[in-house]
Formats: sequence, C-alpha cells, structure tokens
Amino acid sequence: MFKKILIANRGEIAIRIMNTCREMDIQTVAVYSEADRVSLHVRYADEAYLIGPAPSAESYLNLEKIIEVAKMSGADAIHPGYGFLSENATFSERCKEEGIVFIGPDTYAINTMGDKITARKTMIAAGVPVVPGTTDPIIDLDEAVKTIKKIGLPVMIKASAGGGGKGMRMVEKEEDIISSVKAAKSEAQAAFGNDAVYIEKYINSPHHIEFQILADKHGNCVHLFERECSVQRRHQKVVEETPSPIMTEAVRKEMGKYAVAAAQAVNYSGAGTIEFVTDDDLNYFFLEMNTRLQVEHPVTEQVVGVDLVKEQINVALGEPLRFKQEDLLQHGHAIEVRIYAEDPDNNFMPSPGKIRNIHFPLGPGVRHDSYVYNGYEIPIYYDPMISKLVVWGNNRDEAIDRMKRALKVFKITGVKTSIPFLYKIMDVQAFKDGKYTTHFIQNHEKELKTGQQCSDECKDIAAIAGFVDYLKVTENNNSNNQDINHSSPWKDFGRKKAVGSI
Ligand code: MV4
Repeated sequence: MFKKILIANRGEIAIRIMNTCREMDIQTVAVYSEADRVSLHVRYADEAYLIGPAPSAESYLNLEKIIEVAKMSGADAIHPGYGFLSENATFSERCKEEGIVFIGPDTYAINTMGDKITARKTMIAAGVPVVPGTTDPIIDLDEAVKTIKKIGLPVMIKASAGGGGKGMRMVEKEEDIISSVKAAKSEAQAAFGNDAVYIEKYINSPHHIEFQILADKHGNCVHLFERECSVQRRHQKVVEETPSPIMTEAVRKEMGKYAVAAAQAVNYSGAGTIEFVTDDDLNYFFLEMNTRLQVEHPVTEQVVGVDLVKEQINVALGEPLRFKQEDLLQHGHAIEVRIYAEDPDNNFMPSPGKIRNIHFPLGPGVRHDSYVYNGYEIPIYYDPMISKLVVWGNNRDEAIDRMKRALKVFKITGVKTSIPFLYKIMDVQAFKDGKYTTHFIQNHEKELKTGQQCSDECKDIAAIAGFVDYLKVTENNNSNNQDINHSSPWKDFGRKKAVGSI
C-alpha cells in the first residue's frame, strides 16, 4: 500500500482525492501556489508545500518542482487530478524515472490518445467505429477541397493536438473550405505549436455520450457505463447525467464493448473516458479518449457504486481489478451540475471575489464536491468552478426533483453564480423529456434567461428579513400565545405549487 500520495492539483478535485486517501489510511501531501495559501486543500492535507507564484505555468504546471516536493516529502505516488499535468506524458515519464508512481496511464497511452490523428488510426485498427473522415493531416488545400466534397458538407476541421473543442471549425459551405482550413491550421499552430488538422463528417443533431473505463496492469478492462454530457456551453459541460436518457440496453452493450476495445488498443491502465458522438438514432462514433479522471466522474460513482479514485490507487499499486464486467450494474439515476462563480445574466462573465456566506444543500441523495468556505476569495488565476452538486434518485424524475430542491436551498452570497441558470435548465421541457442535443443551451436561450439575479444587498436584506421572521416565530412560541398561526414560513419554499395556509 502507498504510505503517502502527493496531489498535484487544487480545488474540489484535490479534496475529493484526499477524501479517498484518508479512507485508505494514506497520508496526503498538498502543493499550492501563492494564490492558494488559504485554499482548503492546503489545510485538508497532512502536509502542504508552496510551489510557486499564482500563474499555473509557474506552480501547478511546474513538473520538476512538484517532483522535487514529492521526493522531499517521501511521497510514493502522485495523483494529478484533472487538467494541469494530468495528461502530460513528460510528467508521467519523469515520475517513473524518479521511482514515483504516476496515478494514471503510461506515456504510450497518453501520447497515442493525445494526438487525435494517431488515435483515429489506432481506433480504426482496433475495429472501433470512428467518424467518417481523414486519417492523415491535411497538407494540400486543393486535395482538402476534393476530400471534403467526397465526404459531403458539413464537416468539422479539427486540430490533431486539440481536443475538447479547442481548435475546431465547422464548415457548411463549399466556398468556406479553404479559408476555414487555413484558419484552423494557424489557430492550431498558435495554440498547440502543431498545425496538423484533420477532417470529420459533421454528425447532425449531435449527442455527447462518453464511457467510463477502468483497466489494470494485467490486461483486465471493464466499462462503468455511459455519461450523457450533451448540455454544454462553448464546449464546457454544464450538466452531466447517467444513464443517458436516450441510451438503449442493446447500444449500451455495443458501445461499452468498443470502449473497452479502445482502451485495450493502447494498453491502458487506470481510469479513462472514451468520448463518442451519436446522432438522434444512436449511430455512434469514437471522438477521443481522455486519459484522466474527469470532472463528471461522481455521477458514475453514485450509480455504479464504485469509488473511482480508490480503484485508480489499487490499479496504480499493480493490483488486479476487483470486479468483472458482469459484477457492475447501474442503480438509479445521477445528475451533476457544475456551479461556477459567473454571471449568467452577463454572458457568463467570471465573478471572482469573496464568498460572504455559503449554505449548501444536504439530505437524501445529495453529494456536494466543493472546496469553498465562508470568507474564501475565489482566485482569478484558475477555473472559477466553485463546486459540483451531484444528486442521486431511484429514477430520472426523482433525480431532477432532488436537483431542483437542492438548487433551491443552495445560497451563496458575495459572488454571482450559475445556480439560477442551472435551476432553469431543470425546468425546460426538452430536458425533462431527456430529448436534448449539444445545441440544447443555444436552442433554449430565451427560456434559460434568468432575469435579474438578486443583488448581494437584496440577498442580505432577504437573509435579515428571514431572521427577523424567525425571531418573531420564536417569540410567539415562547409566549404561551394560543392564537399563533401554525403555518410554516418554509411551506412554499421550493415547492412546485404553493400550498395554502394550514
Ligand atoms: C463533433 C460534433 C459533430 N460531428 N464532431 C466538440 C467537443 C469535442 N470533444 C468534439 N465536439 C464535437 N465534435 C463531429 N464530427 C459535435 C461536437 C460538439 C459540438 C459541436 C458544435 C457545437 C457544440 C458542440 C458541443 C459538443 C460537441
């Protein structure tokens, strides 16, 4: 067993990983930047070390510094979380050289899946269905026009070094082909230092469905079913759920089998995700593989009953997987929403600042993966995600009701948040019906307008009014007054329909 794990990350995911370490009796080492001196992950860990200035490039991306801290503190392993160094092949390799276990796949898997053209080739060889398109970088522009005409418009031009929507362009008209290819190439060059781009047929009415996989170092691999991630905004996921409302048992079996084949084709070990794009008829195509633990992993944990971080650690220790495919079942339904410090009424502008007061939901079927506390100031240097609210229900309707209940009592003052926007999503008929594509937010822009969000002052006044109300009720109850009104001030709180006075 590992004695000590260094967590090369911050925020909610650092805390999430430390929670599992604590359950497994593993010591934790935090690293932090100058902007994170008072961050919760620093206090949560058994030891914490400053690794550099606020900008990620000088701290959370400084792999040599992090390895130095791992060696100095005597950590046996490093968990990279998501983002930062989690898909950095050099980091995985450097850990190995220093005799530190990298909790993630090896260099070969990261590199093969990291280069999207190589990944496509590898998947084709493994018999995994990929989106019709090219398997070599576009070199000649005239050749590209011919190829695209053959594939048929619309198409997507994607950067081989990209992923997650970065360096991607949709082409709908023939006359736009050349300029789009040129623009995609220069964008890719600027963003990744690699201008290789490839072509994919555009899948109409796209759904983003991904499969969670787990593989050990002995060739065993299982999938933990799908996550539906089609509710996105500018290629950022907003809501994730499992099971997918459009999935069928037959297609799930097929896609799961291909997800496992995809992972095995790169000798994968650890937790990973195979992303597919599907159309309304559930025709499915491999898009890319994410070789890390993902933000949305908790929905899978709630429905499948597996602690993915615990399994990552077991696999990294060289243990065989503790379950077979047939041992895994989906139970109930889980939904996650990402809570951001941003203003949905002002084009989702980040709203960094001090959290004056946070009251988060608890109760049946509610999980809240967070790192903020009263008085915490959200730094401007990193992603402004505050937390992930995850609910579980026996079925999708119960999960949606729970999510609405939880969002209703979730109060944060001091910063603007996406909470009212997320509540609105739960109320859109197409969402309730489970009939949505990646265009959902665009298609329901008007319905999703939250109206003016209560200002901080307005919220504070509401809180004071609530407290005065509470004092009045307490006084009434203590005064032996038999005429008091027994109706509860909470009775209309978050109900679908207001109930009358008792
Ligand atoms: C696609 C697609 C349709 N057809 N590829 C975006 C993120 C990256 N992982 C892949 N993405 C897509 N690739 C083909 N061949 C649709 C998406 C897509 C999307 C496209 C336009 C607007 C919003 C989108 C949200 C999610 C996925």
